[in-house]
Amino acid sequence: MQRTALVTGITGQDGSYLAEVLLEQGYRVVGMSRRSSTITNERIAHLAGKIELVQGDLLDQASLVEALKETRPAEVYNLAAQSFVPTSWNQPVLTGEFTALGVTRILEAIRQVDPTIRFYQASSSEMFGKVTESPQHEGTAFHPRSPYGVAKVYGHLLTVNYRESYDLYAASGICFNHESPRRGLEFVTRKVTDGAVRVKLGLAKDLRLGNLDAQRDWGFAGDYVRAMWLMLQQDQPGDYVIATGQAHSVRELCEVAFGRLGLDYRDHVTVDPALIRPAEVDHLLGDATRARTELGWEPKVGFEQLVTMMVDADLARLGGGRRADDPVLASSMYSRAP
Ligand code: NDP
Ligand code: GDR
Repeated sequence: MQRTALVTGITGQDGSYLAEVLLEQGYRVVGMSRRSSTITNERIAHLAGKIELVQGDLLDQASLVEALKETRPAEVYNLAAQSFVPTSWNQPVLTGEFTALGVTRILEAIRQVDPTIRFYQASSSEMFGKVTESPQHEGTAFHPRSPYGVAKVYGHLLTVNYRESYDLYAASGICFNHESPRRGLEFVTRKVTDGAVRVKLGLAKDLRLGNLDAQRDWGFAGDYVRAMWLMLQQDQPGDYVIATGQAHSVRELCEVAFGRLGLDYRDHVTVDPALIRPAEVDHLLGDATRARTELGWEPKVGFEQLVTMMVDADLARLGGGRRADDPVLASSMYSRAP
């Protein structure tokens, strides 16, 4: 019988890639999205007719119960969250409601409707925050540095608790940063690839960033959603770090992105003190040994390939389908390089 998967946060970056993997695996895919006055389905437009949508909001318990009753999933992937770290300082209570208590609401809905549902929680490397060891693994202590990180620790520990209290199949992926051409424009990778292309095309003069020395273990979202699916196919539920094991700085990210376009980032990037965070996570590096050995998971896309893919996609979007190696781009009409 065809299995049904319900994905919260289907309109987000990961939701769109996960839906593709689940369709490949033969699932009936139902995405949960919240009502909005504008359509936010851009990332799943190409899946129209292949997936179903159900309305629901992590703030509204009844809507979650209804979504489960209506769709009867075998697996639930909880990807919905307020996921932008800086917003969590401006809207700490709302972040807690979505990102922390939202997990309680959905786990309670599962308990009420069908406790045999397998549950995936999108946990985060931001839980490690001010790291106590490097690289970070499943047993590394948490020291979150933002209301977002704190909310994710709550969601993570609640998932563990419901597994232990009620014997639910509840698994958690402690995912390090993962990016793609579908990444939101406010996150640093996409801000840099989009910004570099805008400078190249003469659409912007410069790019303002915050801390250029922050380091992250950046992977490709398309690789990470495969790990999410694998986590729900095991005999026993568990928690898994998903990471590439390579860290790079925001500065290196700029070097590769601007370099792809024949530009020197130092000519175009300025540091804006307003973008420095109240408390920073300086360096994250993941050890995904457990995922490798137990799930057989490996990332396929490396850092340079990822950044190049994102620059090329932004160039195609903003530059009328041009590629970075297009000779027209090297002409003075497009190039702002000296
Ligand atoms: P996005 O910000 O791209 O997507 C978030 C999704 O959550 C959107 O679909 C959004 O819907 C939805 N959402 C937000 N609030 C609610 C709500 N109250 N009710 C229902 N849906 C809601 O995030 P990503 O795809 O990048 O990340 C997916 C998950 O993984 C998130 O939980 C994130 O915190 C976590 N994570 C992400 C990592 C990354 O590097 N990408 C790393 C580690 C964890 P709408 O379109 O309506 O805004
Ligand atoms: P992060 O991602 O906070 O790690 O959370 P983000 O891309 O926002 O920042 C990464 C690092 O880059 C530095 N930085 C900037 N960041 C942004 N957004 N904009 C800037 O201009 C800028 N300049 C420097 C930041 O200070 C930071 O150190 C992401 C989200 O997807 C979370 O939901 C997820 O849980 C974690 O990754 C793992």
